Amino acid sequence: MLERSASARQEALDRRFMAAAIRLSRQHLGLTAENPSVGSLVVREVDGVPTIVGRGVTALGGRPHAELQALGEAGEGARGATIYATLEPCSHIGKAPPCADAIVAAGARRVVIATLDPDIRVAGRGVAILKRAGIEVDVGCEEVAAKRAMAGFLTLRAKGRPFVTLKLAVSADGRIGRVGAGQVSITGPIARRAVQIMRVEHDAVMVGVQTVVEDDPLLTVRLDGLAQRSPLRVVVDPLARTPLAARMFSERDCSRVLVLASAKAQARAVGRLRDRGATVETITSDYKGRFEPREILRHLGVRGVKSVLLEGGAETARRFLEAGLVDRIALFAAETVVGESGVAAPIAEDSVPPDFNQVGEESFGSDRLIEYERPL
Ligand code: AOF
Ligand code: ZN
Repeated sequence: MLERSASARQEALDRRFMAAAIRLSRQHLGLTAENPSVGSLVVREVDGVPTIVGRGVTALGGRPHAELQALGEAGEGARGATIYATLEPCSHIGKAPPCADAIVAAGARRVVIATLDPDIRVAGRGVAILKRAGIEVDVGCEEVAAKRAMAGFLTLRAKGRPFVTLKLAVSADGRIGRVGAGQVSITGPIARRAVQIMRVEHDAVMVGVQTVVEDDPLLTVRLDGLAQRSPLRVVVDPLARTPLAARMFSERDCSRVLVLASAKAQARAVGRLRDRGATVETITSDYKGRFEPREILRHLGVRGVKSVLLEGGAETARRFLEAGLVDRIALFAAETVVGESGVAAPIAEDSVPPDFNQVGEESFGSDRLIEYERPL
């Protein structure tokens, strides 16, 4: 009985530290290229109290890995300690020696892992190295939460395409805007700031060219201290119609703009967009110059984009939904009423496809954010 309560206490402690490691891992979402943003902690007893003596998150650009940094901070403190890692420590020789070997060399006693690494160079070999060295290994602690935080990496590995979040702001009468009216404020300022935080955590934001023509959005992050965290801005634009006067090009911090055009686009139009500072890439389209959503995502995946925030418009959203290529829906439900002239939302609270589960609900001022996800 006594023993069981000790192990229950240890499990609760593990969950708490792993939750902290997951929070740490979120700090570098959107900044680790094709690598996952992993969080790692080194924990040891100091005066009888489990204490964090080292922490690490995958560095900008993807390296060094989280565990190496956590071990570096802990130094000798890692001897006999417990290592928490949101992903299985790697076993392959990349730009640095494997994290699993570094953990063995540091003399850790126990390693707690949230989820195994699907990378074929690792896939269980990290655990095997640790166990062979006599280290106690526990896998599966807070696995669901860790997988959600790493959904981009896991989706790219498993499906060869980025994880897609569809963001929608829907008025009380089921509209997302008004034709020919430019940007219409559906949600309030607090919700709009929340959207910018979502941008920070994604590798790319994406819109159809019609949204650029009608709304002329910036799609950047303008929160104090986070202006450098604007993700890659992708415009789906088969005929290279993106206006050269779009605000996207005049932004001071001018994060990168990637225009995806088809072979139907005129070379002159493409050339002008390039002169304006955009990267223009050509992807396969049908005979009318239309793209398959799957082809767009495949192309972005090859570029190492692991997560995409799809921000509009209605037609683009509908096409991704129909193709079954939306993994998560972030639906802001506002109290605003747009009226008859509004553009109908592709989905609303009462028409979310049945394979999505509601995973959260939060309030931002008078707006509500309801989040839905399909099982990974
Ligand atoms: C870890 N800790 O923090 C991360 C890991 O190209 P490399 O050598 O950097 O290896 C990339 C792979 O390493 C990546 O596909 C994933 O399997 C793993 N990422 N592993 O031990 C980390 N970011
Ligand atoms: Zn590693």
